[in-house]
Amino acid sequence: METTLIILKPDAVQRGLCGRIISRFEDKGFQVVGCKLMKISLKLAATHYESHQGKPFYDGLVAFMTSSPVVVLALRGVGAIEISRKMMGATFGSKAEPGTIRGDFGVSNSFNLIHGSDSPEAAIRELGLFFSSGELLDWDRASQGWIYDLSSGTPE
Ligand code: IDP
Ligand code: MG
Repeated sequence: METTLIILKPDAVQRGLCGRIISRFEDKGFQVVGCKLMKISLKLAATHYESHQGKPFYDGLVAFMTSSPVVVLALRGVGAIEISRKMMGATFGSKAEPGTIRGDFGVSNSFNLIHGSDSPEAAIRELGLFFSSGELLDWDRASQGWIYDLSSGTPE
């Protein structure tokens, strides 16, 4: 099982798209193990996006991410990182394929609705930045045995 960090960016919250985006992940079979509405501080945005420091879009990105509340989610599932990135679609709304979140809900190249961790290392780092350990809940999901085949002992 992997857990990944998803951020529903300020445009998703302001446009009232959070429910529909979260529904896609629930429909797919991911388990929500963390969820909160928060305002990202300048310091947290800078740490989160430190690999983009110096790029032409960096200042605008930090201003955007700190401009209005976001919803942060911790999603759990087998292959959650790669599958959720596929569901998000390409970075630019103008390029993202129909059927993806960015492809279906937006057209902008900077207001692109959603962030998702892109590797297991990034997921661990980003979950640690946005959630304290007490905010992530290990809970038993009644539907688990119908979302995965658990007969071998590992979820298939
Ligand atoms: P990702 O979010 O698909 O992983 P990254 O390349 O890691 O894309 O970029 C992080 C974020 O920076 C993007 O989601 C987007 O909000 C913003 N961004 C990236 N490239 C550009 C750009 O060329 N113009 C404006 N914003 C950009
Ligand atoms: Mg990225």
